[in-house]
Amino acid sequence: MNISALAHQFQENGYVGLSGIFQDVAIQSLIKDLDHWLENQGKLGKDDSEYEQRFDVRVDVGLADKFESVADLFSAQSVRDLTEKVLGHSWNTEGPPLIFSTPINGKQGWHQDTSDVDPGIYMINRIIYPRRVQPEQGGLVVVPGSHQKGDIPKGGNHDDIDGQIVLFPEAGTIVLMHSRCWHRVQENRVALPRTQINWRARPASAPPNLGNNPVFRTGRWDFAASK
Ligand SMILES: O=C(O)CCC(=O)C(=O)O
Repeated sequence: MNISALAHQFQENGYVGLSGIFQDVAIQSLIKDLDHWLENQGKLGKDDSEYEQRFDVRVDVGLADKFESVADLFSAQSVRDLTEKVLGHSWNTEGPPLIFSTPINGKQGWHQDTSDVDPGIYMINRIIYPRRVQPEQGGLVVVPGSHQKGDIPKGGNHDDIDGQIVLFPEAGTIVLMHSRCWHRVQENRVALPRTQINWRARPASAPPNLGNNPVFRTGRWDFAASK
């Protein structure tokens, strides 16, 4: 694995995927933790229908900070090396590791996770997909290079954008994605929840809580103020 080449892909495209680095037993342990969470539905916060309706988003979010499986996976040397190569020597995790579980009919409209246009003020999503994302569960749609193209253009929450590509990560893939990369999640059309773990990170020079202010094609949101 060539960490420099992967980091270069990230800088060019705004995302990069890496497969085959985790032991199967570690991924099975994550699946067990996630299945337990799904049975007990420990989702965070209450549904916010204004947010969901305006941006055509429906996803259940939970805390994964007590999962030993998650701490193990993110402490893998290759994950740490790639994170450092992308963010620079001095970086911090951003918030706790989170579970994102997209139920049947769930989805996420086009957005950028942070709103600042300063190239130094961003974070990265570090997303581990424990199971292969099946086409009927909805792909992750990204526009390569869009993290350098400013704010996402206004338009429909799920309308196509020129240059978009759809990713269906394999089981055990980790995707690093720049918070300014334009992306959306297609609708999950089947009963099997589409579940992933995201432990964000940021350069130490960027302030925390940047994720409170995402930018959608249909407007902006402030999670701190719920508006
Ligand atoms: O679920 C995915 O594939 C990625 C979702 C994402 O990046 C996000 O929640 O902003």
